[in-house]
Amino acid sequence: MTKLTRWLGSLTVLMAFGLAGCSDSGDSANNEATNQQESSSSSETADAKSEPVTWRFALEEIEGSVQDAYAKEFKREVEEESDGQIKIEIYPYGSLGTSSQLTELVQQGAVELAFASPGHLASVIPEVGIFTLHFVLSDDNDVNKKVLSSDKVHDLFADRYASQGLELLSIVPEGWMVWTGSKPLRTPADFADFKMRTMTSPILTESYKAYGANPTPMPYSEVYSGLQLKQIDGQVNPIFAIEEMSFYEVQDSMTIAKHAQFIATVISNKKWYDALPEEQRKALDTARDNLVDYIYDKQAEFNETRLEKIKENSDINIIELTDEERDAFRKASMGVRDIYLEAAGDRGKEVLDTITSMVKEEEGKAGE
Ligand code: 6CS
Repeated sequence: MTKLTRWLGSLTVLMAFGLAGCSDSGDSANNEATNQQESSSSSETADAKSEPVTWRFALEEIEGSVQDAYAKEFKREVEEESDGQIKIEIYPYGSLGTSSQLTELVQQGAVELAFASPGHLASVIPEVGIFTLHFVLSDDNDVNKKVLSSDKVHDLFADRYASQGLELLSIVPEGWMVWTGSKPLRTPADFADFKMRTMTSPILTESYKAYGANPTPMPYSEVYSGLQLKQIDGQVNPIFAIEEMSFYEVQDSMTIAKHAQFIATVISNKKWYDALPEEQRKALDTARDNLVDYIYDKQAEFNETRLEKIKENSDINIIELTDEERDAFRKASMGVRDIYLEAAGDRGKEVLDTITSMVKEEEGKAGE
């Protein structure tokens, strides 16, 4: 509980960034973004040669998380590569706002860099809702890494992010999503009327409606108390998060169904990125490229070690679904793809077709 208390305590910084006026809807504020960004960040980049510039990097997760490990390594690389000309300040979750608010801060140019998970961001960019669909990615995470870090997949989304004033820098898998519940969840029937906390995108909630659940979107910061007070029956997150947010303390069972990876994206303000002096952009792009392998290994390590910690510290019932049990969920999830296509249109179809065929192709190569 100490980690929880720490990040709840740091909410005061939020006011310093004028978040009081931000909604949690994720609506864009592009015009305002452009104006503010031009008056703050661009003026900093203009002085790049004489004075170090500061880039603020906002996280959707607390210290010790996968996003925190990413940001720390990014900071190390960029500061080194730029020879001290760029300083990175990291703002862990709790210091600035909810995930949707962090995206708004980037749009406004109040912070330069942030994580934006599709589970929230698909409310604004429906195409990224693909990463909240179940059984789209491979069971083989090496395949997922290749597909998600490819230029082809980046290019599928880049202009959608740009239309919101955002530069898509990277797509980062953080591990398998795992269901926790007040009771064992083995079959779609176990989800009947089950109050499942989800992230806030409507496409994501459909995935749980398909199992008969009663999805309950809420910000990350409210999940622990929601479970404790029994406002929700369960939630879904990767193992490292279930451990560091202490969700396992207030749940009876954990189900590993390997139905989806938790995917995050790293974003920056687009105008800011486009206006970066060449050297600075190179430092950013190089660190971003180097981090693909780093974070892939780190998330695997975090998820493994935190599972051991959960086992040591609790007697939570851990269920690993068989292939047959997974198939029941796979079948129940297929109709949600039509809902995704309705929301994301022709581009959504292109995204779904491209990613599913790339996954197949890479799986074929891996099996050779
Ligand atoms: O469940 C959520 O809302 C959050 N989960 C993780 C692991 N990262 C950020 C996200 O907002």
